[in-house]
Amino acid sequence: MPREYTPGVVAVPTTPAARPTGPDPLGPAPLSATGATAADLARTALQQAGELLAPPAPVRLGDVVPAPEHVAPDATADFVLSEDAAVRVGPDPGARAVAAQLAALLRPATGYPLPVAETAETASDGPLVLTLSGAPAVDSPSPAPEPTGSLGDEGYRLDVTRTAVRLTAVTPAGLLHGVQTLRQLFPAAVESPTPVAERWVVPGGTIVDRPRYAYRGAMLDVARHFFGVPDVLRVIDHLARYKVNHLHLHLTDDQGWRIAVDSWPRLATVGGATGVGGGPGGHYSRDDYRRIVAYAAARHVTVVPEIDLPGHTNAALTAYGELAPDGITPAPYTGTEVGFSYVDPASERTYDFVADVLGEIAALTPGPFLHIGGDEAFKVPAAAYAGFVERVQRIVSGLGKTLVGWHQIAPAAHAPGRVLQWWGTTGDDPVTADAVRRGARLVLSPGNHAYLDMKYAPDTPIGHDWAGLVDVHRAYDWDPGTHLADVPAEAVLGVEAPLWTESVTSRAEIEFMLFPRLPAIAELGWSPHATHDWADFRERLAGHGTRWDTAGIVFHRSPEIPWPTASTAPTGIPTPRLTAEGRKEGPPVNA
Ligand code: TNX
Repeated sequence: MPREYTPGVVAVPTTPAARPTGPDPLGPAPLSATGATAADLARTALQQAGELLAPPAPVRLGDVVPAPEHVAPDATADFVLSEDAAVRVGPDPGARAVAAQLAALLRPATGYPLPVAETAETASDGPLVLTLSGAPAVDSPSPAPEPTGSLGDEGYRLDVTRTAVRLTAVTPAGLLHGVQTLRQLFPAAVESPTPVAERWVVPGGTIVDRPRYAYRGAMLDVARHFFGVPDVLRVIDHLARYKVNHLHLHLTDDQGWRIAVDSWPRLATVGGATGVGGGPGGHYSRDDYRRIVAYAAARHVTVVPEIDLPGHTNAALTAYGELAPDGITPAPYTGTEVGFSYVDPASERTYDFVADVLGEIAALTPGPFLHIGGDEAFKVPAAAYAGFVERVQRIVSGLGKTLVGWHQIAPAAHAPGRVLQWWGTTGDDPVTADAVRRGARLVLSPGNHAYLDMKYAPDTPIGHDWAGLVDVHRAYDWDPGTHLADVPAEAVLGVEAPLWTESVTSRAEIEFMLFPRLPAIAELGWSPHATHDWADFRERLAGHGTRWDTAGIVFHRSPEIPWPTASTAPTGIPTPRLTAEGRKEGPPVNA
């Protein structure tokens, strides 16, 4: 049962069973026989009465998205944050950064100072303690079920008692995932940007958690419509909230080239000058891109840059017509068709261009992946296409990066480590299965489940429907481990939710398409399959509506989700209609 909850209002238990079982204040007072004073007795009685009367936490320990691996609630161990609390952390700079992030998350709504204090000991008294440890959780005494292995690179352990909240992980990334869990365990008012009078209670017990897949991603298409750095940073915050650890940026397409390349400067200045519908476009300077990458890294999110090749290159050709197969510079393209453009796979100049561009992007990108697109090059004959992909694969491995490509690159020869991103809508593709047999790994983005640009319902005002309608149930209702026939579970590196932006023009529209489906894909990527349960997921997700309202995040109020009735948010979001060319009619979303 979800609890109804309004920011700033503490939920009152409705059943006796919901109350914590504290000590019995009517029982014999143990201190009386030891010579305690009347004041001592009064203090004890007051404390015991307070514990009995205190309402339970409005959030249950298991009310977390993505669902944690192990949850062991202890109704007698709720923790209440007090104004004088400090966050304690060891000397590791990465851990200190996470401690600062925790304090920064809690300060606006609580109004508490929450200083971050360095502690030499690995175990400290609290009240909020972050510990990096080589081998935590496995042998520590606790009522929680023990994990079957170590916490690994991204796992964490959270222990909540009456006196302390302790987070332990092997890495700062694990600590940050633990912080995101802890954030969800505070009352929803914790999302308020301004102080709220609230009892900042966290439900007692232990969570031991780690991801199912190493790769959990979302893609933002900044080529069809350009989104500035602040919008991208906000998306990174959304990903971190749900433990999504890769941001794939679709940086180039027919309608726009969005990243400055010093060796080919007109790509950005000419190729980036417009977008779908004919707007002014835009591009990231190298410093903009560095800022995005650094902001993501601080949230343990890896940026995966995509330069889409050999097709989807009309914008590049408007800047450098010499790369076109006929050598003719095309006009800028502001429509939404696909598959008509390509760089000439038979020209050496094309490979100079590819090597220069990928070399610069690789040098700016600390993460291991370079995405080379490869989709919908309909006009390139199969043999020329495979030859092109194989050459680009060699360029990417020469740069020391791991190549990712849309699954159309499957027929090309294998290159060590290469990753295919599946975006088909069937559960069966022999060509992709064959590439996996030859060594490829897969990121799964099935269009009919994971595409965030699909409409939720026939009346969704923006989005596509070529892969069908993707409501929250459809986004959630698949298993990455068994999704593609003849592909072993071990070949699956993870999942990704792409947002194409032919019809998405603003931050509000991005959020409207992301929420509430991004958390569904995030749960498929993070949570063990044993926790997969739609009925349970929709109940857990429902409480997040209040959080998003409080944080000012736009979301689609999907009728499938039992959103709290106490919410005061409007039930519909005014959104514009699209014309055939992808232009907007009417006011912008959330105007
Ligand atoms: C197909 S999915 C594309 C994109 C479009 C998208 C719209 C893929 C690799 N290519 O060019 O934006 O459909 O849903």
